[in-house]
Amino acid sequence: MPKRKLNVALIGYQFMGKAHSNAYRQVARYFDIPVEPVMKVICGLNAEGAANAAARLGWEESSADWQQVVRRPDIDMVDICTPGHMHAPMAIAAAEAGKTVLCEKPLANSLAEAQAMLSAVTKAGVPHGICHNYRKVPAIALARQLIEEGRLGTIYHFRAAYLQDWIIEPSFPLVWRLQKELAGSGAHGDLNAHIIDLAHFLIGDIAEVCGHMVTFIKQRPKLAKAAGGLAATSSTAEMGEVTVDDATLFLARFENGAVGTFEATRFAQGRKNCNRFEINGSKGSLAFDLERMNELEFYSADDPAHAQGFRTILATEGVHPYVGAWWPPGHIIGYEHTFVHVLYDALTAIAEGRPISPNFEDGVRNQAVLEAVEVSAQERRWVSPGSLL
Ligand code: SOE
Repeated sequence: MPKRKLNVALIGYQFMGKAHSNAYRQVARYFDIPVEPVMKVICGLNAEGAANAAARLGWEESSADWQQVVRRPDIDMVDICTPGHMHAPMAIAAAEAGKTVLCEKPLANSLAEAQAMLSAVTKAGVPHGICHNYRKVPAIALARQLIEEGRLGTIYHFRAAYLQDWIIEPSFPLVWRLQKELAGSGAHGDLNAHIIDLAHFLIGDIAEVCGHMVTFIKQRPKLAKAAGGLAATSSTAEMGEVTVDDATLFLARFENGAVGTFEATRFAQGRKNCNRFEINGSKGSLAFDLERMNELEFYSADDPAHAQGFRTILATEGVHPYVGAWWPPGHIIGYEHTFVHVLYDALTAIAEGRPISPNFEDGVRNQAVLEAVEVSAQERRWVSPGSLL
């Protein structure tokens, strides 16, 4: 029986646009899915850039007019991979046009925007998903399975850090991620959003937070519009204000009594994309580091005393989530495979008429924690995310 087709419009063709394009090309080749995505059109600010992206990434068409594209009758799903300030207008327009909406994290630049997006997709009755790709790492999906099996017992600690260092040089220019009006926040919304989502995925809801935000380098050289629209800095570049955090740390109390520490920074010299966590419970512990993404460290108090210690589980067996679709045991996978897993789960849910997981409801929960930390840092007090909803 011919597979149902789903015509996709992707908006954005930089890093996330590339990662999602690769996932659309691969998902039906490696996973048995009841609906096949068709890479119809890729949109961007710049017509020439979008046309080059379409040719390079495998899209049938390109456009510089996203408002027109989201209304096209032949488009079934809109996937948003733009800077955060465009998430809300694009998702709301797509929902009002009756399209399925997939959006990169964080859902929006504010809780109010995230709630407006959830209202729009709910009112329109369209499927909606948020791309939290780290839930789809086999070793992390295994961590959740072990917790659900009770292998850790009562959870006491969730300890997470997402460490990068790409802006540590003062000469690094004032890109969109360093401007609040475009990105909403800095390391906080970009990186804490990921570990907050993993906390929700692995531990549960967060009751209260207490945070601190810092900007180490407060001025950076502005990008000058060079010939052809490509941004560039020059030795005499004008300086501009950095209006977001370079690092944000916070404490958390979970509804289930566990405690958490969260750290997101772009100033961890030498750490390139180090997303790591450790969970400690009454019967065991788990530890994960994205720089060793196929491995999960597991300690079980049930092991006999003389044999207790952290063991390394190589999550590449057929019994582990997702990996059976790829390679034989031990043939590890990478960062790009997690986006294929996002699409596998989303497209299967769409075909089966189930809610995509995670979706805009998870995005709003995440945004409430992000915003509670910002309020806490400004007012120097503990804040409950629930009090902002
Ligand atoms: C930049 O910090 C970034 O690309 C994040 O935006 C992604 O979500 C993360 O997966 C990798 O780093």
